[in-house]
Amino acid sequence: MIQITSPFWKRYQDLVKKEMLPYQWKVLNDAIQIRIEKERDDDEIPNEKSHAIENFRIAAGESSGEHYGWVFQDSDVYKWLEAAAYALRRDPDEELKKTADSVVDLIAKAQEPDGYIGTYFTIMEPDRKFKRLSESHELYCAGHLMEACVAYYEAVKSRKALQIAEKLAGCIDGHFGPEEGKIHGADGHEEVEIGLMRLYHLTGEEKYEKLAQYFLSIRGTDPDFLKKQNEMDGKPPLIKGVKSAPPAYFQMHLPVSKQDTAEGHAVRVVYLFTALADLAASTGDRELSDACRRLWRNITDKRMYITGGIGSTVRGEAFTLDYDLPNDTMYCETCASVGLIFLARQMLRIEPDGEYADVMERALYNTALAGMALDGKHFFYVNPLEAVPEKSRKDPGKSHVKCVRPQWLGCACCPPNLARLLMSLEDYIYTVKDSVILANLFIRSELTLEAEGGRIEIRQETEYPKEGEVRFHINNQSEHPVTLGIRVPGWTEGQGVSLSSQGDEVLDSRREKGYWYVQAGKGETDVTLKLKMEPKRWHANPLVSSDINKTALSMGPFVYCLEEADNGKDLHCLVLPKDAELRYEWKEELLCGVGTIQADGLRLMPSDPHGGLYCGKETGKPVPQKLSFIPYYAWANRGENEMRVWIHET
Ligand code: FUB
Ligand code: ZN
Repeated sequence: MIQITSPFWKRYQDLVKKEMLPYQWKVLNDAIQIRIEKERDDDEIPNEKSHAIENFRIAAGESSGEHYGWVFQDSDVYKWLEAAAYALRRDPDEELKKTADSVVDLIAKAQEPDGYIGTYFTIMEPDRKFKRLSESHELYCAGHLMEACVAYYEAVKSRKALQIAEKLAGCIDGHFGPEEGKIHGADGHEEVEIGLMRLYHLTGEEKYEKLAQYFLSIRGTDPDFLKKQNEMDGKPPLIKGVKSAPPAYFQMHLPVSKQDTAEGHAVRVVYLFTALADLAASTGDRELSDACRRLWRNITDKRMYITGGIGSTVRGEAFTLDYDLPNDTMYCETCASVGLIFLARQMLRIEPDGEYADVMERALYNTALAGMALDGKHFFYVNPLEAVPEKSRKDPGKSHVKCVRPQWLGCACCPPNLARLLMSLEDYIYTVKDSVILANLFIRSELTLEAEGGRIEIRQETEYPKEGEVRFHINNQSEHPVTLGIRVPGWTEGQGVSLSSQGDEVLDSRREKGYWYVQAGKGETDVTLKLKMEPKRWHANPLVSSDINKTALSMGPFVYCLEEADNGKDLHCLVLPKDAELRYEWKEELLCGVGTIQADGLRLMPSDPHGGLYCGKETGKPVPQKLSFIPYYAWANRGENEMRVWIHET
């Protein structure tokens, strides 16, 4: 059990509990007047209403009408339920439990006798179940339902929720597998593999692990599986935009263990490898863990933004190629960074390497947090590193780059995904394996572990991310010593870092792969980590054409950006001289309290007073300008305005 007491994260968790969950519940019930925006200009996007709960009512026979929304609309409800489950795990709440129970009842009623659930198919096309897996998202939704049911069972011991999930898994097992007569293929969107693994961890039933393993091993063995299925189906597509996507879009171009580069739809890639890493960690299979490592290397060395965003193009919401990281047309979907965090967590179960937690922290404090406004009721789907409102309005190639978070989105996958992540943040702070406890994230919290031989408590005291000192108070009441591995963040390279245990410096030799190890025998042990927090400049590999001669700033885990509200328009004209001092200043009243970075910079003014495009002289006349940077996650909370992360450096 772990309880977060960090003021920074408590604010977020309270926001999810008090604002996001009730707000999202109203949206799912169409009980609130809001503007639902399309995530990009695309006629196919349904954006009149959510209708998600109503779809279930119709499928359950409580109401009549047609299904509305994406074919995967059900997953919005499942993710909401999962987030509610974590909220209930944290604090009992009769009202919320009543609502969540009613959702479980409704889902149970919509579940068909053979265990099948999918409101679109139940209502609209019952004869088409599992016949169009490229677009149907049936197993994607199933995976989300399994995750929600497991979380809900764990939170309130709901047998009903668990039965729904088990019945559904049974139904899927009846349709998919190597046996003759079953479908020999996988869903176009991974997720069921994650859900099945969670069901396996909860119940210990090997059949669920086996089914997850089946989906992971069949994927990509026949790259044309989906195409052939579509031809057999012969009916109009369920999602036009996906119909002619190539196998790589679905990670079906190669068997999964042979995929060395991240290809296709970014969320799908990280969900796929989250499940694979889970399976690798659970079985100890070397081949699988090597595949996960290779994929991880490709993403984090060559295809990830400094903000922890992934997905370089809107076309297919996808990865493109190594070092292709455009800042103003990218996708960087919130869900993709949430998925990257899931993946990092599973990689840590494979092996202790601080790099995984570094990426987890990068994605969490930057892209994931940017996914929602400070009010908890507005959300980004796409997280640009450079945005100019006028360009987003007038350039059709940038319709997905929004400068203000919408109240809701036609495809609402991101808001509830963020809700479930933030509400379960407790699960990411530590990784426990036998007698080793890895402290991955620095979050003021209290952990109680019932270990073999007795209880272990760890109290983390820290003002992080505001300050860099972290004190661990370990109370080991067990008979055995425990080893605490404390992460030394990658961003401290070149900055001061020290660790002491019971007042004595811990030797450098106890550092390995990003963790600093201390032993805690029976009784109490106090360990203090000191990280020097100061503003830092970053430079990208010159192969990243978009970032050449530019710098990005950070302070602790936060990546910074310039915003028009503080610096005026035309942010691309601003320059940070190489020798400019970076001054950190905490502003309590700004954006719910943020640390700003101030610097003496320059603004390039046009040399031609008539505004002509080209001239033979210097490109612009530099005039002094004070620059003020804010943490990236907090941008777009002061109305529509320009923003940029990478800034010119001279
Ligand atoms: O396809 C289901 C979800 O919708 C994906 O994960 C997101 O990228 C969005 O396309
Ligand atoms: Zn999303």
